Amino acid sequence: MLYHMLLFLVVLVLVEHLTHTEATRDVETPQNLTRTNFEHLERLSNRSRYVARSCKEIRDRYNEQEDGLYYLTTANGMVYQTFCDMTTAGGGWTLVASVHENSINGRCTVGDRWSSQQGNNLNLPDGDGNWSNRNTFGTAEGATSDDFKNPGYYDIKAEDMSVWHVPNNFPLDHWNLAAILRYHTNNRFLRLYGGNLFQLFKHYPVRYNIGSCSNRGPAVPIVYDHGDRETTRMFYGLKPRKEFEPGFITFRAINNERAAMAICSGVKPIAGCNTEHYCIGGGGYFYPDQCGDFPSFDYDSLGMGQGWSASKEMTEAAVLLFYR
Ligand SMILES: *[C@@H]1O[C@H](CO)[C@@H](O)[C@H](O)[C@H]1NC(C)=O
Ligand SMILES: *[C@@H]1O[C@H](CO)[C@@H](O)[C@H](O)[C@H]1NC(C)=O
Ligand SMILES: *[C@@H]1O[C@H](CO)[C@@H](O)[C@H](O)[C@H]1NC(C)=O
Ligand SMILES: [Ca+2]
Ligand SMILES: [Ca+2]
Repeated sequence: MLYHMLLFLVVLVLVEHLTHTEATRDVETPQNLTRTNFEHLERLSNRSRYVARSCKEIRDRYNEQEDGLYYLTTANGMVYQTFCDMTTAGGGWTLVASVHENSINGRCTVGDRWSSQQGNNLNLPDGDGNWSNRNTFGTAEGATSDDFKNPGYYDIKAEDMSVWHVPNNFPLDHWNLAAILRYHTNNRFLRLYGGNLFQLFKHYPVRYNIGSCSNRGPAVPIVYDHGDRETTRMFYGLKPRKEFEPGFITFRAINNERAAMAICSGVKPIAGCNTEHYCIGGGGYFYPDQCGDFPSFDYDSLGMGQGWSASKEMTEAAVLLFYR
């Protein structure tokens, strides 16, 4: 009994101490916080006056050079908010989408919006795919915690792309620093394909049984902003490393089993066609056990970077897609 009373007292004293220090910390700052926050918020809120269709236009017309959220307007007048990277290689990059794997063991289950949420289904070869429609989902601030797609994906006419791999659930103001890999293209390849991924995937449909492995879409050279060819190679499994060449972004890869994937991030398939272990997104039908937003990144040793499986870093990072 005495022991229990003593214990209770100790806990009481500890709790007192904790709440006291918490309290003093809270009391010292709020005025200052409130004041600086208000000015800051007013400045951010003032951005809603900008009229622009892309982050590049905001940079060019309003000389904004700060990364963050801005308002954009589509050709039809739809207003939406997204993240602008105003610093990388001159800035003006619009975040249009993110591909996030919420359940690597879930094979085309809930959350697999960039492949199929309707199960692995031979009767849905493209699953009415989100790679080539005007459906939108998610939020910019949530882009590392779930899939994101905004109207810029189909509305913006761009020339180049940038890609960030950001660890899941990281908050927006730390994306740039936290990213394990960042790169961009600089040869204006999107001009050849209608100016965005919506148009590019019209040329190269992401659907089951569209052709053999050799019928893949373009492989575009990249410039690294964080990481390099060697770190890119190491993010994927030992065996895929022999089948791709790092330093590229590739569109609409096809594997041995005739499933189409949307993007091979950082690499170009050159042999073997086992692209389900290192390319993301896809249609509605894969060989059993491959279907998913990160199709078969977990094949033989989840997150170990051994065998065919991608590293933990890669498997647990969202892929953010930007246009400029
Ligand atoms: C508010 O914080 C800034 C630095 O963060 C400091 O320079 C300033 O003196 C503070 N103002 C008040 C009223 O505490
Ligand atoms: C926001 O815009 C208003 C009206 O143009 C202006 O008076 C105000 O100074 C702006 N606020 C900030 C923090 O820039
Ligand atoms: C496309 O996204 C929508 C919205 O999240 C989702 O309901 C639908 O299932 C997705 N399409 C596929 C094929 O997963
Ligand atoms: Ca999944
Ligand atoms: Ca997903």
